[in-house]
Parts: sequence; C-alpha cells; structure tokens
Amino acid sequence: MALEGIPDSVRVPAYRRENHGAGIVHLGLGAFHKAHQAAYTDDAIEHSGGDWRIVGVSLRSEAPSRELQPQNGLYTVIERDFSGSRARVIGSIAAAHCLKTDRAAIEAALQDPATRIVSITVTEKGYGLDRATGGIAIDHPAIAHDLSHPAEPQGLAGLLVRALGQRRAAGVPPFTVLSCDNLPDNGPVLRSLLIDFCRHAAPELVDHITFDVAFPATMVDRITPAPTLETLALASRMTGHADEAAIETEGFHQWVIEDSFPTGRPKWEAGGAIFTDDVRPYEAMKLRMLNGAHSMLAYTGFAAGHRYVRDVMADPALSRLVSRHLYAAAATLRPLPGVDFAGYAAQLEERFCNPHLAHETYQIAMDGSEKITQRILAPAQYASSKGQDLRPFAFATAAWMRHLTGSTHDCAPYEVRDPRAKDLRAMTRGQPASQIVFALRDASFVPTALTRDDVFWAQVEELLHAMLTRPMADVIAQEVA
Ligand code: CS2
Repeated sequence: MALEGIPDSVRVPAYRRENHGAGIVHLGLGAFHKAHQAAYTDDAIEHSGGDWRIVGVSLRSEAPSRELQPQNGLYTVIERDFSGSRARVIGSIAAAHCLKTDRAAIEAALQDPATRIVSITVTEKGYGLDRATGGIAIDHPAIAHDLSHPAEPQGLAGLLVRALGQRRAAGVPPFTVLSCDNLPDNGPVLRSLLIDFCRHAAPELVDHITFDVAFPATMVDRITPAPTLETLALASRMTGHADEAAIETEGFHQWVIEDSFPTGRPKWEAGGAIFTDDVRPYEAMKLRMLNGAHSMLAYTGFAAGHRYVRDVMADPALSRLVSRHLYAAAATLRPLPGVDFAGYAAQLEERFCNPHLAHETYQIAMDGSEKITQRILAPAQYASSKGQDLRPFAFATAAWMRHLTGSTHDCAPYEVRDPRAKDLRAMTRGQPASQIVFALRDASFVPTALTRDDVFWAQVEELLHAMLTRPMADVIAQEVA
C-alpha cells in the first residue's frame, strides 16, 4: 500500500502525513475504529491541520499491527451502499502496535506530552465493569491480572491508570479519555470504573481522576462488518495496490460527542461530528433502536438460518418484527429536539437492507450478556414502568436465551461466543424454558425493577418454549400473524 499510483477515483489524504505529528493514542485498533474515528480524524487533519495523527494499539491481537506496519499505517476504507462502492485511503494512523510485542513503544506514547487524547474501542466486554455496582468486576481476567501486576497491565483500566499516574508524577497534564464503545454514558461509566480500580490499586490517584481528567461521553455509529478476503480483493481492484488492512463499511456514519477536551481536540466537525452538552438521549436512541433491533434480528435471524442482516430484511415476516421492535424501542425514549424517531427508524431499516454489506447475524449475536442490558432489558424496564407493550422486548430476550443453548433446531452445534459462555450454556443447554428463565431473570445484568415484572417473564417463557420446541420460522410466522 502506498499513495503513488492510486487512481483518481480513490480519495487520498490531501495533506502531507509527515508534517502532522501524533496527538492521539487509540486503544482497540479494530475495523470499527478504522472505519469511524480514524476517518473523522483524517477529515479533521485535512480540513484544519494539527498534530492529531493516531498511534493505534491493539491490546490482544497481533493482526492489526502486522497488517498496518508494513503499509506505513495506510489502508483503504470501502464505503458500500445502494449508490455503489467508493474507496478512500486513510492517512491518520501514524503507527500501529500490539501490547504483547510493543509495550515500551505504547507506554512511551501514553506518557508523551504530545498525546492529548486516548480514545477507546475495546467493545463492551473490554471494560471489566460490574453492572450491579458500576465498579470493577474483580473476576474479569484483565482486571484481576492488572490488580496483581500493576507494572505490566494487559487491560484498559490497568493501562490507563498506570499512564495517568506516570504523567502526574512527571508533571505532564492528563490526556482526555474518550470512550467510543456502545455503552450508555460511556465517559462517566469509564471514569467510575477507573476510580474504583484506583481504590484497589492506587488510592493516591482517586482525586486526580475524579477532578482533573476529562471523560467526554460519545455516541458512535457506523455499521462495519468484519473484513473478509473479498474485502481485500475488492480494495486491491479499486486502488491498484495490495492492501492487507482494508475494511468495508456503509456510507452512513454518525458521531455525537460531549465537548469536554481541556487539552484540545481535532476539528472532527469537518467529518460531520456533532458536539453537544448531553449525549445521553442520542446514545439511548442508538442503543435501543439500532443496537436493540440488531440484537433481536441477530438471534432470531441466526436461528432462522439467515446468515446476513440483509437476508433477515429480505424475509418479510422477520422484517416486520424489526419494524415492530424499532417502534417499541422508540416509545421508550425521551423526545430529542430535531430528531424524528420514525424517520430514524426508516433510515435504520434502509441501512439494514444494504445489499452490499455482508454483516453476519452470528457476529452481532456475540457477547450478548454484555449487550442485552442496555439494548433490550433497560427499554423493557421503562416499558414495564409505563404500562407499554412488552412483547417485542420479551421476544428479543427469548431469542437471546434460545441462542445460548448453542444448538440449532436441527441439533447442529455452534459456538456461543460470550465472556460468560460456559456458565450461560450450562444454565440453558437441555433445560426447559421455565428453568432457563428462572436461572437468568435474577442475573446481575437484569435491571432490578424488571426482575419483579412477572408478566414480562411469563411472556419470555412462553416465547422461549415455542423457540425451543419449534423451528424459529414458525415462531416468527405466528408472532406476526
Ligand atoms: C452491532 C454493532 O455487533 C453489534 O453488536 O450491533 O456493532 C453495530 O453494527 C454498530 O454499533 C453500528 O454503529
């Protein structure tokens, strides 16, 4: 991958990369970061300059740095939607490291006064959050490791706390911590998590993190499937270069950010980012409508034999369930000035139908125990408190539980990918619906008020019984009849 010889049809950075230093360390160098924050940062540098390039860090996998390093950080983003495919080469990544192999370089970047922002996409399970307390989950592997090995952290909390402590000791102002994961109130949640981590590991930093470090909240959105060999082949056809790090994504992108950056930030508005005082209503809308419908259609669609989201949307009965879910989720939201939820729902349905995105239901079905609370159970609890229709949420919850059994209606086994997979499979495999609901309704990720709603759990049990005893297609057909 190089910028020479790229056809005019492909957009390339209109700035000299070497003239712009790094100002951001990003933790979680996956496809989503490459499609989202790195593209916004590319726009910002192109538009307004600045030393804002990104040092990308992967905490576990060696693949991202192995792919990006030989390409000098360059890679292709292919945007695909109804209007066709467009390729763009992103120049904002200055370096790519893996914590396993490049710890010294990563620590140096985190301590560098030039680093003013540390942004994060480590997915929900990367935080080590105890949902019931808002503090650290002591049994989370990275949290447990980092508490006992503070000088060699492997996880998010350990790395951030160590770096913030070292900066403070050296008299370097703290960086701004920018969570870009699909968690409600992601900035404040991460701040509370780090404060709790410090109480155990570094009590002298509690006040510093409480009062001196900014944790702006964000809502991030861009549907980005895991890249495949076809993605790489398409990138090479479009750019004329081999590209091991290419990704594909949709044309749509959205970023709503709380404007709290004491040490400055790139001009992300150039890429369309919206700055606001209160991200929460946007986050709730996105998590409950987009991600909630995504989870529902992933569990249901996977069980019905649909590999991709676009196949789900081509199934008339299932796509009606998607509409029903979006409508019910919208009813749990506070009005958001300037946003029409019906229009947002229609736009989501169109995005889910994108014929060029191969977004696997199995991918979205991953890590359900980390997603189900904010996507399905929190809106269900709201609907329950207002006497609203609970059925769509009960349906989604039952479909998730059905997924946890790890076996299709035809008894084909599949892997349940979830940090709690072992326990969840043990609770569900071979059990009747009543037993599964009994075991899961009091789990730590179920909002307390919802655990008491017998009507909701009776609906979940009835639907789960149907899903365990009949083909999913029949259950869906009956549900929309
Ligand atoms: C998806 C999200 O995999 C999932 O759980 O729901 O990754 C979704 O595609 C993004 O949040 C879209 O912005």
